[in-house]
Amino acid sequence: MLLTNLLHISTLSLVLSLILPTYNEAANISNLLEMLDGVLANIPHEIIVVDDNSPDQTWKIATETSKLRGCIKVLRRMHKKGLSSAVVDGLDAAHGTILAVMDSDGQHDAQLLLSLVEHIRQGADISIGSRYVEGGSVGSWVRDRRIISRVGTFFAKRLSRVPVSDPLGGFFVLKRSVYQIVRPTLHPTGFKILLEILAAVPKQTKLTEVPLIFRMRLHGQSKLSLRVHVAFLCQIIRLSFRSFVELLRKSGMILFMTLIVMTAVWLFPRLLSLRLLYTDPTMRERVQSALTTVADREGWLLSDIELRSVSSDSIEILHRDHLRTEAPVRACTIHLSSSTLSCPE
Ligand SMILES: Nc1nc2c(ncn2[C@@H]2O[C@H](COP(=O)(O)OP(=O)(O)O)[C@@H](O)[C@H]2O)c(=O)[nH]1
Ligand SMILES: [Mg+2]
Repeated sequence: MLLTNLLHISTLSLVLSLILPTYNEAANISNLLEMLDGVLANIPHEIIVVDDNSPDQTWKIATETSKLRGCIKVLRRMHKKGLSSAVVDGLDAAHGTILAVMDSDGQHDAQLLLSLVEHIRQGADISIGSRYVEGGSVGSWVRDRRIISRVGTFFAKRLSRVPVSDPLGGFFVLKRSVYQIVRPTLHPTGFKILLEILAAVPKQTKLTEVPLIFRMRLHGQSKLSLRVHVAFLCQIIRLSFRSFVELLRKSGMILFMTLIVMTAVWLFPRLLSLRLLYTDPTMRERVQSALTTVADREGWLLSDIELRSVSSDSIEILHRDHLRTEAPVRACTIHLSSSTLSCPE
């Protein structure tokens, strides 16, 4: 049934895959699926419920609903592996051209999904429900959670590769093509998969935000725990380290390229002025013999002579006394035909 449904919708260009992570949402999931039935009536879609074998059997309720509605698929994972990993497993299993993620506890307004999808249709790469743009809010959160969220958001914004107000939200829609780009670098631990995505997207990614008012939970409990906060802290440290290494790599590359260009600029005129030495073997012999003759006559060491340029009838040299005394460096010309030396004072 699901397969026929997908085959049908895959003939259309816009197919939405909505991922619903669930853990102990038995009291919420039926309402949500029913509401989504109405909201998504005009959009070809599939819904993927990813449940971590909830003790309250959320997976069972979702499976029963899926038997009535072919576009629902249930991924039941036998161990609790966390929210981000549930989202990534759902996104990996999705067939849609547009991918969406939302909470399953009713705290995200399902109607907003239409605005987010519309933004993608209008050309956005990612569109997110934001609590921190005008019109959005965190609802009735207690003061401590507000503060933690604000502090976390402050740091997370600095790790996003595109400007964003609310990188820690859980309600977002993105193009499959964007997901494919970021997928290899995703490290799905903890709760904050959106941050992981935003820290990996190309800089030119077009992101839009739609105001989201975070609703009260009507049933069940939040799974936000100390463990989740610690995972978030580790995520921030890991992503900061990654962007630091990237910066080092980039600045290292720039330094390396600058050195190469400077060396080339310094070397090129020298190679040009000595090119006869490399291209003409007879010239090499003439230069060698003239240098030896002059050095013997003047009592110079060959190692104290620096070749500056070679032409067909003369060579320009610098002579530096090997004793490194106060004697100045002299620029001289050796005439090849007569092996004579002239050094203007
Ligand atoms: N599959 C799965 N879903 C989870 C897990 N933890 C939380 N969720 C779901 O993720 C969504 C957000 O979790 P919630 O506890 O409401 O977080 P809060 O809204 O930040 O308080 C809800 O739909 C949860 O059921 C998990 O470990 N596995
Ligand atoms: Mg919630």
